[in-house]
Amino acid sequence: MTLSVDRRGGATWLTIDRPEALNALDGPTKEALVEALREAAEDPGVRAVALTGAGRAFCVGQDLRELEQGYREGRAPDFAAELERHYAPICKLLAGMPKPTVAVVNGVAAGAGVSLALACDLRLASDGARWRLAFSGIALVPDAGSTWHLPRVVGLSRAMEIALLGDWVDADQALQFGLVNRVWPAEDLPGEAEAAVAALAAGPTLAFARTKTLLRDHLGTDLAGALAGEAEAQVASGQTKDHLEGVTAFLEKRPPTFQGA
Ligand code: LHQ
Repeated sequence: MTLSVDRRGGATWLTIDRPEALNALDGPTKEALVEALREAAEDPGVRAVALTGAGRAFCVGQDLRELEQGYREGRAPDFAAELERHYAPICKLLAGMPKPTVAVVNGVAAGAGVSLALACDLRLASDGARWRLAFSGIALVPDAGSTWHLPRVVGLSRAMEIALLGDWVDADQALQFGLVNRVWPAEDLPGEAEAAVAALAAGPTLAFARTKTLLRDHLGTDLAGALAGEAEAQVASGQTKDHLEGVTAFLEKRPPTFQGA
C-alpha cells in the first residue's frame, strides 16, 4: 500500500508512503487518497483529518515517471481525464471535508503536493520543509486547486511570486508569507502536530464544519450575504448537543467535552 490510513483517537492520519519517490503521486496512491478521503468525510467517528508523507518528503506532486513512456513516445498526456478522475476529487474532498483538515508538512512539497497542502485548512510544518510550485519548470499551469487556494492563502502578489519566479520557499519565508500556520524543529513536529490534530478532533465538529463553509464561501459573498449565512449556521449550531455542553461547562467552570454532535 502506498497510502497508510491510521485512526488515532478521533482523527484519521493519511500518510503518503512512497519515500523512495519522495511521495510522488502515482495512480494507486491517488486512487487510495480519493477512497480514504471519501471514507473520512462520511464517517461521523472521524472528527479531523491529517495528511503527511513518509520519509524526507511531504509530497512532490504528480509521479512524472508514470508519464515517462508516453512522453518518450512523443504523445501528449491526457491531463483532462487525469485531473477529473483524481486531482479534482482529491481537492474537493479535502476542501469540502466537514471536519478540520491539517497538512503536516514534514519535508519537501512540490507541484501538486503543494496543491494538496493548500487544500487543507491548516499547514503545520517542519523547519526543514521547503516548497516549490514547480509547475512552471515543466511548462504547466498550477493545478489541483492551487490557482484558487494560493492567492487566498498568501495574497495575489505572493501567489504571483511563488508561481512565476518559481524559487524554493523555505520555512522562514513560508511563515512570513502565511503559507504555513506553524513551524517547529523537525524533531518536534510529530508530537506537536499530533497534539494539534487531537485537539481539533476533540473540538465542536459540527461548528467547525459550518465555520469552514462560512469562511470559504464568504470570500466571495457581500456583507449582507455573509450575515445571512452566519445567522442560518448559528441557528443550527445553537441546537447542537455540543453548544449545550459548551455553555454548561462554562457555567460549571470546567472544560467542555464535545462529542461532535
Ligand atoms: C520523483 C519525483 C516525481 C517521480 C522526485 N515523480 N519521481 C502534473 C501533471 C498532471 C496533473 C497534476 O499536476 C501536475 C503537476 C505536478 O505535480 S508535476 C510534478 C511536480 N514536481 C516536480 O517537478 C518535482 C520533481 N522533483 C524534484 O525536482 C526533486 O526530486 C526535488 C527537488 C523535489 C528533490 O531533489 P533531491 O533531494 O535531489 O531528490 P531526487 O531528485 O534525487 O529524488 C529522489 C527520488 O525521487 C528520485 O528517484 P531515483 O529512483 O532517481 O532515486 C526521483 O526521481 C524521485 N522523484 N520527484 N515528481
